[in-house]
Amino acid sequence: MQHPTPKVKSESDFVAQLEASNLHPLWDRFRTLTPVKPQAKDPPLLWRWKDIERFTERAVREAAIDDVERRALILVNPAFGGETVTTSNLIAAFTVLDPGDRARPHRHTFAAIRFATHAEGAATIVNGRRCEMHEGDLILTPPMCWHGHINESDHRIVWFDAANIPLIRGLDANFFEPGDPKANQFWQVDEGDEKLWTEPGIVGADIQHAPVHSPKYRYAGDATRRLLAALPSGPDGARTVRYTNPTTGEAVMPALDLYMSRLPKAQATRPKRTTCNMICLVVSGEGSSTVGEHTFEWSQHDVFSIPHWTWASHKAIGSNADLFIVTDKSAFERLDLLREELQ
Ligand code: GTQ
Ligand code: FE2
Repeated sequence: MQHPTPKVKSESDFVAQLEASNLHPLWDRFRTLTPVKPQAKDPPLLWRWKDIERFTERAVREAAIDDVERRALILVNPAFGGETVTTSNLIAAFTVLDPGDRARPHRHTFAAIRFATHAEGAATIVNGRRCEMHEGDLILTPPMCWHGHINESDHRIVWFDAANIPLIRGLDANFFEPGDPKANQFWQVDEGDEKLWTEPGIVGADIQHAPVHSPKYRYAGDATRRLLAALPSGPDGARTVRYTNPTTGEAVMPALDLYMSRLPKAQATRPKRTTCNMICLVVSGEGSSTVGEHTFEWSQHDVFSIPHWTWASHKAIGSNADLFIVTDKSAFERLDLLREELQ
């Protein structure tokens, strides 16, 4: 499928005169303006946990937490020409906090999440609710929710985080408000209203909430693992959980949409491609993925990207494997731009 060859060839001096008058002729550039299908800038990429882990020690020594907003190592694909982007619209990072470290409160219009990989003893405070971080827990920090992080354990903490910063930058819709680093009352909270949203299938009939994003901020790893074990396989061969807003059953946030897939061992999933972008964190197990023309072998806490409209198939080796998947799918759904194909 290609654009037809244009029948009109304009005189180049005419084009130059148009350009000098702040006008462009559509007819000599519509192939670039309206490509026949999406073309991701980035090839898929794998970041190995062992290659990231070796920088955590130096990050802690060189970036004192009181001097930096966040101590995060962001995963970058060089195909974006030096831009801080993991794949279109999304970034992923690992955040490092030493015992006693506090990442000061702030809020912003981009959406972000944390997923606890080595975070036992850390807590994220979101809008006055203390969210503990146990293995496999997901914590949302939805747009314009105040959030800060604290390590109250006796060991170094590292967690995976992701955000839609490149999308919001592309729209030039970033607002960022720093909080007061000395406001002690920010940290002195308990779970607060988080307990209104912990019981599956029931919600307070008279509880008011803004439905734009999930009113539940903490999704326990235990619950996700229980549901994964009970689910039947989907059409691609994996069992997949979608994290949802308990009041709507839809994505947790309008422009960040999260999943966990359990891959059966030794059985590749059917290749799938979608117009949305994905970042996969290997939560457990080992396996390999073929994404476009690349095949990666991965193990626990490695991260890889699936750029939009790129075929992807995954296979666990030895035993099951769990992938936590960050996507911009809900943004594509809202714009009616989601297309998906399964081979
Ligand atoms: O922890 O609040 O990786 O605001 C990027 C932006 C983490 C955070 C990131 C953020 C955060
Ligand atoms: Fe933040």
